Amino acid sequence: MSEGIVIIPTYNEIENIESIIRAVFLVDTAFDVLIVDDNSPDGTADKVKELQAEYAGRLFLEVRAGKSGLGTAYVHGFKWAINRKYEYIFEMDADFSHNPQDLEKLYNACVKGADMAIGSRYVTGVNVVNWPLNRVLMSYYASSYVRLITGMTIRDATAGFICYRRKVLESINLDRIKFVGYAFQIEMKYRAHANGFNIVEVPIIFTDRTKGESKMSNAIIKEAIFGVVALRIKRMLNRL
Ligand SMILES: Nc1nc2c(ncn2[C@@H]2O[C@H](COP(=O)(O)OP(=O)(O)OP(=O)(O)O)[C@@H](O)[C@H]2O)c(=O)[nH]1
Ligand SMILES: [Mg+2]
Repeated sequence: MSEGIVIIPTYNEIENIESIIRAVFLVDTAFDVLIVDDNSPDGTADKVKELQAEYAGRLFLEVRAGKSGLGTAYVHGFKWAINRKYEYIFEMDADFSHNPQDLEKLYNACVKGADMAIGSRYVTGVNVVNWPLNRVLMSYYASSYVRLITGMTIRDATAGFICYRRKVLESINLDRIKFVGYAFQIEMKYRAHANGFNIVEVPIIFTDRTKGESKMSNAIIKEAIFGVVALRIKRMLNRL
């Protein structure tokens, strides 16, 4: 068993799943992989099962009954990884927006003392490739909005490329996490910050997906806008 596990939530990622799994196993540091699939109609989980023969003991699969959002998929994966005592627990997308080779940068930041390392698009300017300008602006200003409301200084508040030390996830009551989209990413950072952990941002280049479909929606944006305010109020009332 490796010390680190990369959790990848998937919904209809048949075009990316094999290559993303192989890419993680090509990284010099050996990390295990857990796919949390929401019973994708395109057969993503079947492809994972096929690859499990090749990567026995290193590639794991959890299949949930139906599409229930990225946030609870990660919560499912976090609990799974905590139970198995992984020390370094990663969040990564299946669509190659996050370069698997950067996993080591996040890992090294944690080995050097960070409790949570965030692959960040906005520490050195704006490191985003191929995203339409409106999405870049939205994401960039979303982070400013989160800083304003929460008082956190994190530059990339909606980032979803992360390495956590296990103790950070153990300190959070995961059953209370209900957000499904970007709000989930914000909430995890806010809770880690509120619990006093050392959060470090590591510059990465984020590339828009070239294969498969985005699951981004207006509901996810709304959830984030109102969710941040709800988190701030909970914190003020000491109910976070
Ligand atoms: N298990 C599970 N995975 C999901 C769900 N929604 C999205 N995902 C996965 O979460 C990751 C991020 O989703 P994306 O659709 O790429 O969302 P995004 O990165 O915000 O949007 P784009 O930049 O447009 O791709 C991908 O690996 C998706 O397959 C879900 O409801 N359940
Ligand atoms: Mg994506």
